[in-house]
Amino acid sequence: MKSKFSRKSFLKTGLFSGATALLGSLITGTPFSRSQQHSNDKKTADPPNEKKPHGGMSTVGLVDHKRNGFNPHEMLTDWDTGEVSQLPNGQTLREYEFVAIDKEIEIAPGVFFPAWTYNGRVPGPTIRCMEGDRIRIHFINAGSHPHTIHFHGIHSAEMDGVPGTGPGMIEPAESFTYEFDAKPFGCHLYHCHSSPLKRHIHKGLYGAFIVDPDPARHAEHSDIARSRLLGSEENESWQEFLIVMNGFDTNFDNDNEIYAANTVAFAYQNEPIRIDRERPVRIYLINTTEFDPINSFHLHANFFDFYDHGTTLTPTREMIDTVMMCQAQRGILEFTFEDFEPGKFMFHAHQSEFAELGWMSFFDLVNNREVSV
Ligand SMILES: [Cu+2]
Repeated sequence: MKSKFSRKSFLKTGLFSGATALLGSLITGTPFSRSQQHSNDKKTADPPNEKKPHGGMSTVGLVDHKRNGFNPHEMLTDWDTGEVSQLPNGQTLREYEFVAIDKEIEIAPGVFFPAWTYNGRVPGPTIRCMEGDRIRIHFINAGSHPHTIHFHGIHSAEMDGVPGTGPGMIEPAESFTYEFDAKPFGCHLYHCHSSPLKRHIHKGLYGAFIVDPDPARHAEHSDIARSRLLGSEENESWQEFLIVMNGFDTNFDNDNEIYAANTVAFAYQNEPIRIDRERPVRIYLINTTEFDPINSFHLHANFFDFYDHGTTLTPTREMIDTVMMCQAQRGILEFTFEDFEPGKFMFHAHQSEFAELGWMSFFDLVNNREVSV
């Protein structure tokens, strides 16, 4: 039930002091303070732009992932399976704690964005579970505005996380526990549903909610289901990545100035994602871009199969190299580079403007079964 959380429980997590400190820095400091600019200058050891891939279309300098407290490379695979226990009926229970925190993040070198976050990161934690698991999310609003968590999936009205039903908006310093069974299987998302909606989402309150199929429920495609089930032997042969396509309106003109895959502009161009050419690739792709009605994903030199919303075990589209997505659309991409020579292969938004403003990436194809992200 909706309740006031105690400051003591907050201090235990250490998040309250962090949030307060960050809030303080937002009030007292300017996002583009001289010291931050200076510290970035020190890191501009990159080659001149003309030596960079794609004709200098990139940023100069590096984002301080440590300061952000999250790294786009780790986000590719940091599935959060929650705190696991069993309910009396034998059902798996996965518990999470989500805290809404106002936090300034660096989205491109020297470009700071006053984000609203779940647990201090954008996107928020990647929930990964199996179809039929019970999901329990203890939500604490330590932010400065009313927020919710709205899950895409099947659940009761009470748990929908929208104003006007159930607990509605969770006010600052309030908490609520969302609980439901994870279904249907697929590649889903969650996001804040407070109004104005596009502002609350675009500020950073979103994340992935991946529900793996339960092989026992899909006898006709149980091998495929097992290949998607995290922890199964079949799943281990796959290289799986989460990519959330997002954008940032840095000057509040209702238009995005920075675009990215997993928040940091050009993160996977400056440091390509290494993949083993012998193992198939599966991408959980989600579009959370606000202000622009669509975003897209284009893979160079290859084609992929696509599973719309991830809710089927056979492809809904085969042999495509570009997929277009409206806001909140998502899907699973599967492809292999098995017959390719090692090398760098681009992937990016096929809206050229988005690519030039940050949503441009590379896979680095290597001969190495031990490759890790
Ligand atoms: Cu919100």
